[in-house]
Amino acid sequence: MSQVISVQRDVSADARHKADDFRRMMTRQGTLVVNLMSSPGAGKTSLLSATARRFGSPARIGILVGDIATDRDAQRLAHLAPTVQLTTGGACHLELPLVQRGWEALATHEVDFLFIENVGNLVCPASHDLGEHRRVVMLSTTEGDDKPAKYPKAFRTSGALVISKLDLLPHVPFSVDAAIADARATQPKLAVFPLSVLCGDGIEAWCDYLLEERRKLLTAGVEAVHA
Ligand SMILES: Nc1nc2c(ncn2[C@@H]2O[C@H](COP(=O)(O)OP(=O)(O)OP(=O)(O)O)[C@@H](O)[C@H]2O)c(=O)[nH]1
Ligand SMILES: [Mg+2]
Repeated sequence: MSQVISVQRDVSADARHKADDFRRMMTRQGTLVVNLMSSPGAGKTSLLSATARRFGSPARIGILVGDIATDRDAQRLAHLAPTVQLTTGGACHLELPLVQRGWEALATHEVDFLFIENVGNLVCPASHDLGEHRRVVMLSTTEGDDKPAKYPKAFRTSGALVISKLDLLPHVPFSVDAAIADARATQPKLAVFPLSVLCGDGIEAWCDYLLEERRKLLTAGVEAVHA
């Protein structure tokens, strides 16, 4: 015989409140928090390298980089900006407590941008609020333009879509227009940034977007939350 016990409360409410608290704290200190999600190898670390280089030195950015194993991504980024590797030891996504520990471990808290590179995975990360202001989903041209329709939550909950590895378009069957159309069918407000880290195309527009989002955070006087 089975029995149903009703706990009469939203068990995810605690996690939501904690994420809101973290977001509010970062808003108060003027740090825009960006949660970058994609499949493995779409180019997240490469984009963060290009972003840090574009913003110049000393870049007012901090980076938390999530992986299941190794600190290789942190090694790639550490010479460009204060970086902490978050190693999940098996979990396929980041959660707020690990992000908070990473934030405490960063060499500085005086940053304009905190980038969180999520574990490479287009599914689980979409279900976890890390206290970010902006969620950005990245799709590379080698993955196929059908992914926005097949993995809708990552696109529906994001404010921006980066389409990466544009330089490979002559070699792969990928329609930028079809990918954007499917993504916008899921989330009409998506800002879209097609770019190539290899060639540098589109990096300026991406960085301008980040600066504008931070300006909004500083001037709006209200909580900015991800879409
Ligand atoms: N052709 C091309 N290759 C790129 C571009 N950006 C990244 N890559 C390559 O794609 C591979 C994966 O890039 P990463 O930046 O490590 O990707 P990632 O999303 O951080 O990977 P994980 O952290 O493992 O999920 C590397 O070999 C990069 O050199 C690009 O714009 N064009
Ligand atoms: Mg990476």
